Amino acid sequence: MSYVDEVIAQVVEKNPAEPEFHQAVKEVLESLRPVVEQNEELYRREAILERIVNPERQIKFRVPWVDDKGQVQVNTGYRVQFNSAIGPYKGGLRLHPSVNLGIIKFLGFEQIFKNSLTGLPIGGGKGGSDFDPKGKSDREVMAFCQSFMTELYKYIGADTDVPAGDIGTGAREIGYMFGQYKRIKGVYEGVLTGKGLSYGGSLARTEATGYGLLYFVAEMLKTNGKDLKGKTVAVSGAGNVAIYAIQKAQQLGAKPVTCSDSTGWIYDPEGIDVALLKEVKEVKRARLSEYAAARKSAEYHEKKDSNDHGVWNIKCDVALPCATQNELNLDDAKALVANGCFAVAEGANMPTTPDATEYLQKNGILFAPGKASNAGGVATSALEMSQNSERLSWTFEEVDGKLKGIMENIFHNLDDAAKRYGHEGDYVVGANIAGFEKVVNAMLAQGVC
Ligand code: NDP
Ligand code: 2IT
Repeated sequence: MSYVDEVIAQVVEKNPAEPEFHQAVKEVLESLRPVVEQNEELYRREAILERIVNPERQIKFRVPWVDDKGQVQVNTGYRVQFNSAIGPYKGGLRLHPSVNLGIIKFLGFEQIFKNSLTGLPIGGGKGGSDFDPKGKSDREVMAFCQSFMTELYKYIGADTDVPAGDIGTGAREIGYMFGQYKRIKGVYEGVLTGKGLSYGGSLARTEATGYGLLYFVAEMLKTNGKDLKGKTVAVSGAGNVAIYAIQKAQQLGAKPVTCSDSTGWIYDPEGIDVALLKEVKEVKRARLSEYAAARKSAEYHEKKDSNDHGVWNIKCDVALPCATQNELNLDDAKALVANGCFAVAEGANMPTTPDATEYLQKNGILFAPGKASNAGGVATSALEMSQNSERLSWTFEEVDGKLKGIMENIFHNLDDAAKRYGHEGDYVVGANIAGFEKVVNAMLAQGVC
């Protein structure tokens, strides 16, 4: 059995009931085959693959809090500190009822390579809880966040591990967590990113993942002789990533016509009204049906079941999945190809199933994997860390300009890596190899640790 296959088998055996983690490990290790074959003796002796698939540390803890009725609720908190070869652990906190250890491990594993691709000194980590902020009062969210941080603070710090937002964790949650960290530790430091602008946040961090996705897409299209002007874009999700992806797509001359949330989706052939979408999702925290109620051109479709990914049936040139993992399956991929879509770029983490990815690539679709195309969020988090360290704030234009440069660099690095190993145009292989190379060099230099 090859070294790659041996390690994949070990991961499946030793981490039962973690299908998303298996999926992420398989995708990465499969595409590293050419690199591993060239260095097999060294990697085996140094147990590089065994080390890279085993988190340095995983923390699981109880999060008790009191709801508005006086009832004590108990959630489970997680932080997986996956790999610190190139910098302090860095990665978001997901608050969603579907969170379990396997989900956090898949996200933490992906984060190692994503963070490496940014070219900035950040290691890989991820955390979160099965707490659902939806339908909770601000006081309940604060009670949860304070309890969560009362345990998490022991393991994080500006030079050790710097969490941030992800699904369900936005500016409100980061604010409550930062306040609690400061109160317990008595230290004012950049321990979280995605902070509010009045207490150490960076301009453009809110926009960064969505904007970065579009900067990446623009560069990928340009290299392939295409552009975004006048193109129809299908987007899923209606959260942080989706909203700013839609906004930047419009600024670049494209027309995004869809978005979705966990209960339904919108088709707006005249183009999504971003101001209205922000009002519904960011201010009112309401359902997308309210968007349709306020806009004549929009159709609202109730989601039939969890497999109903209606947005991918809308005719588009470019598709941007920006909601959650495995939200674009083989049937969706077939519908996109049949409708003439020519590029798919992942704003979410692992939104495309492996068979859908394969189908898209085999049919000549330009496919951008999330660990490259959504890296703008964490890259800008690293820029927030830099600003906190030097106790200065940069202008929006400065941060946005750096973000654009970082995304263009990421594209060319993975394009080059794919070419070096004879996989021209396969950006999945390119991203995994380019992300892996830097981490492995650092691991080898640091000895057995
Ligand atoms: P948000 O919580 O802001 O938005 C998530 C959106 O996706 C919401 O519209 C939500 O619907 C929808 N959604 C979430 N889970 C499901 C589900 N199980 N089924 C259907 N719809 C769902 O999160 P973000 O926009 O921050 O994150 C979206 C994706 O992007 C995630 O995969 C995340 O890991 C990834 N990502 C985020 C980054 C960031 O900086 N925030 C950086 C890089 C990647 P509803 O409104 O009903 O909750
Ligand atoms: O998946 C991701 O890259 C994020 N949720 C952002 C992480 C960060 O530290 O900004």
